[in-house]
Amino acid sequence: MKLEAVELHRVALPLVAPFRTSFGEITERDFLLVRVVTDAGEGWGECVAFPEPGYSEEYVDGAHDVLQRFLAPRVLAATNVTADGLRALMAPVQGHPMAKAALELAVLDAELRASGTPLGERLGATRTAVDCGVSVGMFPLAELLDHVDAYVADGYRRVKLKIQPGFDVESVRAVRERHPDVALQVDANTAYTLADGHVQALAALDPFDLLLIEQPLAVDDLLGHAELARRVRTPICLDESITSVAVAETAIALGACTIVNIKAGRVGGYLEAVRLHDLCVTHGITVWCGGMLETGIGRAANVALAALPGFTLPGDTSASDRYYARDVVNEPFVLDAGRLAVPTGPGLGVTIDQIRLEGITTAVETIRG
Ligand code: OSB
Ligand code: MG
Repeated sequence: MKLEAVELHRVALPLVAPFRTSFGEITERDFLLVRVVTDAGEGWGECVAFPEPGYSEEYVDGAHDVLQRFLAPRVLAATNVTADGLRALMAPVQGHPMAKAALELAVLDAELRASGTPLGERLGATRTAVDCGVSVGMFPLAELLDHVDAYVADGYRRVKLKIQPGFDVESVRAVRERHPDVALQVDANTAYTLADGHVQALAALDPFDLLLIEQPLAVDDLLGHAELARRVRTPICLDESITSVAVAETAIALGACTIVNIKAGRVGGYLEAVRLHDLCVTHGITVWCGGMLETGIGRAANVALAALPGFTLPGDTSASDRYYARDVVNEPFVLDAGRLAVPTGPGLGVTIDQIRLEGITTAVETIRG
């Protein structure tokens, strides 16, 4: 395939409710969508970076800049581009996994649309629908309980609560008392340390029968997570720390986690995400599919990924209406008995709602070879 142009679409989409985590509050998604124009047709990808470098060091203006100045020119200069060859082509640019993942997804989509192959099939999906959980941001307790009640009533198969020091045991206890049987887990987004009060707060979650504690400690603290795993009963799951297959091998060898949240954006693409899945399956590590408040574009890809056999826990792959009043695709994801159907059309299997996209686009930049 020869790339003729890479378009960077900047889009602003308000969330139906603010999403508060230990690293900040998000009320509107400032997205970067990537469209590639090739001699075999077009393809779309979504960059999951946020406006601020709070979840990881990437941020949307930085992703835009590295795509425009370094990644797109490299890929546009290549005589033959394949999704399989893209990682090597982009490797001279260090870091920026979310920017790379967005371009990879656009190339994959173009390639698969041209060959009539669904992304799920390309990645190795073995299911036609995936079990869905929901990640609930931090709210004052009464409001939090109302949100959880509504999500449980919607049929979500697992609830994830965001926690931070001072907002942990009480909220988990309250949700657990109200929903004794719901599958429940927590995500700290690196907010804890191995300091005394912190370890005690995390150990105090033990009685609530949580599936996992996600990323309690700092990104680079693999030994700390291994230590914490010996001091609490709840299984440790890593998100931010797992930036590649190689890091995952180290984390597993150290006993830093028994569960991994897989996000393609964090590891530089869906093909690396599949390799991460394979590594975890080989080592008996449970995996589930994370989310970054994606639009229908990234969501389509996440749902395809989550249909691989190793994804045995419900993902943060919630329905479109949990995030946005109106998505950018013509086929919003709708929950059916706690599950989302894996798209079956070629490529991502969703189509862009052009009118909606135009209404929320703030800027478009085109880079040509
Ligand atoms: O840590 O998993 C996370 C959202 C934004 C950034 C990081 C995280 C999250 C979520 C929500 O927990 C996932 C989703 O529903 O898309
Ligand atoms: Mg997380």
